[in-house]
Amino acid sequence: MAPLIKILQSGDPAVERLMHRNGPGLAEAAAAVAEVLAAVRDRGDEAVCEYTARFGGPCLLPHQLKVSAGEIERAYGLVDDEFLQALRLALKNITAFHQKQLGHSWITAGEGGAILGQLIRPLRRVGIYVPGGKASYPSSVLMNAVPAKVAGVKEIVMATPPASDGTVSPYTLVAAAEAGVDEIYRMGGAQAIAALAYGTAAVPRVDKITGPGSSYVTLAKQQVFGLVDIDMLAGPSEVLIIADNTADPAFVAADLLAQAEHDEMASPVVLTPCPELAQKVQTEVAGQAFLLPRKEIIASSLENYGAIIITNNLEEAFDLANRFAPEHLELMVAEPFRWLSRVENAGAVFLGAHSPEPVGDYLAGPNHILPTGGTARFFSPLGVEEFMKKISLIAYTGEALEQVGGAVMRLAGVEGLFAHAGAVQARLKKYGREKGKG
Ligand code: HSO
Ligand code: ZN
Repeated sequence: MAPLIKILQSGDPAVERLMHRNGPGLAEAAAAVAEVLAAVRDRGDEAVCEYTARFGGPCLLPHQLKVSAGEIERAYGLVDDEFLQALRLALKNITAFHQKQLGHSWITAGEGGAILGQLIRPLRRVGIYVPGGKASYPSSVLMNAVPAKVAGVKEIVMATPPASDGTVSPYTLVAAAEAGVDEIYRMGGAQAIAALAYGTAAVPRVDKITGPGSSYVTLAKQQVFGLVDIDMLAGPSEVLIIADNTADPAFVAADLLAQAEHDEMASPVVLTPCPELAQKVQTEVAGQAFLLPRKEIIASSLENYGAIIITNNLEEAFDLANRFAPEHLELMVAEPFRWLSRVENAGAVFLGAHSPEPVGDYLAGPNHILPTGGTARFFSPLGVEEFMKKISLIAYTGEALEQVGGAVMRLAGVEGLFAHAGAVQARLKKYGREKGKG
């Protein structure tokens, strides 16, 4: 199949179809996922191992789920120095960026000597999910683990599916060790999410599960939400590029292909008011794709979810982009910063010709775990705040309570909760007596 990206006009009904790209297949798999979750909840590690083998993975025994310290040590011997240096550069940049996100506890004085405040505390134990199997994503290890580490999470547990021989990529293991992951379990899919959420004999349960995965993983996260927290419901990766006549068609095409090679469902889209650019990008895409090893995947992605959309002007392009709410938004226009005020919905924005999306995937510093499928309307990138929670503080004085006691009792009365009113009244009586004496 020759990799081809279609050109559409902005009014075309096919553009609307691209807008509604969320979660194909999710509903059908929900029942299968529920079954896996119940099995792991009831039968623990035995079910984790059983489902791992059933879905094409290795036959593991429960005590083999956890990756040993010796294995991690051996992994260091299997990776090259150039990788390690690149990884450490990424770790440094990602840590520095996320340190800027750290929030602080605060305390403030209210009326009548009352004290109000908010404590911020890290979650105690979190589970990070990193896709694996045939592929290896050390970058996703860093993007999950660094914000947790910066937040002060004490125990970071990683789950990643093993290859069919039971091994985990040494690149993934080294990334985990460098990022300070405390425990690694070779398990993937819904059974991994179940083990993290319910806990088993081999895998103690966590407070929150983060990270992208297959649609089974995503559904499983959705189903365990409430028992544990989750970050977001992530789907296939997307890029939306807004380009004008100053954009280099070779760059635009290269960035579309970088997205398309992720998987058949990835969504690579360009919005441009410039028909000549559209033609040139189309030609470039075909030429560049031809040389790429993943050109089959690319061809499917382009055909299913790819398009170059010609808009009436740049304003219309930004309106469409906000409706699309892309995971990645690239602005390859003259003076991109001038257009930033128009951006309402996007996971991450890449400005100008020299900010290709892959620099953000690996080491610019911001997180690459981003909302997809239009959920950038309400989800944010994974960050430090996701690994922390807030605790409110209230310390009233007798004087402060006296000032508002009547209001509290009136509101309690309306709700028919007279013991609530009584709790206030008991203090006010005593405070009044003591004040009278003094
Ligand atoms: N673009 C992906 C992240 C990634 N790319 C990992 C390469 N490795 C989702 O933001
Ligand atoms: Zn990527």
